[in-house]
Amino acid sequence: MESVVIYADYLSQPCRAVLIFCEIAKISYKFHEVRVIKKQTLRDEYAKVSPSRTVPTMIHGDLILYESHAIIIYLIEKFKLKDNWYPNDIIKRALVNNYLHWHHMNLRLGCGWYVFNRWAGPMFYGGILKDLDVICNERREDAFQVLERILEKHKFVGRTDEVSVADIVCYCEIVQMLMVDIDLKGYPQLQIWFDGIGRIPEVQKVHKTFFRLLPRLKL
Ligand SMILES: N[C@@H](CCC(=O)N[C@@H](CS)C(=O)NCC(=O)O)C(=O)O
Repeated sequence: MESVVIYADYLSQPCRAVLIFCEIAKISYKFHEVRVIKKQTLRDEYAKVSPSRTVPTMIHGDLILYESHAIIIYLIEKFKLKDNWYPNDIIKRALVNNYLHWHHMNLRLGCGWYVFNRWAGPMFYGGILKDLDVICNERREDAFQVLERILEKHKFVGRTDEVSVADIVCYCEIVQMLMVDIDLKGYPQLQIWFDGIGRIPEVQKVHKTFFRLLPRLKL
């Protein structure tokens, strides 16, 4: 069988989530680094690989996927990972899917877009977009409140009894707030959950580069 090929950047949240599942699946995969901050995603040659010109993008045989959640679910199903990651039970799966759809326009907008605007805004937009900054701040606070309410009743953000893909993608977004010194004060359950997910060995392995570079990434 062909190797899985991943185009990714260790400083990108959805990329780290995909790489964590490559580690959990224990597959040998080919890693191609594509640096967002160096505008390597915008290169014409990259458009031949990734229709959306974004990272992560995965190629496996003839299959090309350019959305992290789709890639992760493919890896879980293709390599038959343990049921907890993306449960077969229809209700549990619905709960995990609910989180995965919510994630993009809520937690990701509040964290990922906030950091991107501040970090790469000057280069990509000619400056930090003030309106976007305000929207992201509001969206992140709302998202943290949603997660806190969930975690007051459930152990995991997908409202499952066991850790799932929802926890991994959620962690990868929140961890980048360390770049802007926004902590989880006021969200005690979220803090406990965050520390627990951060102890998963595959999560630690994939975040090594991020934590090594963190002192230089502070905004
Ligand atoms: N919804 C996509 C988002 C992917 C995404 O936004 N990737 C960013 C890096 S974190 C990117 O490639 N940005 C480069 C660009 O838009 O030019 C996913 O979950 O995979």
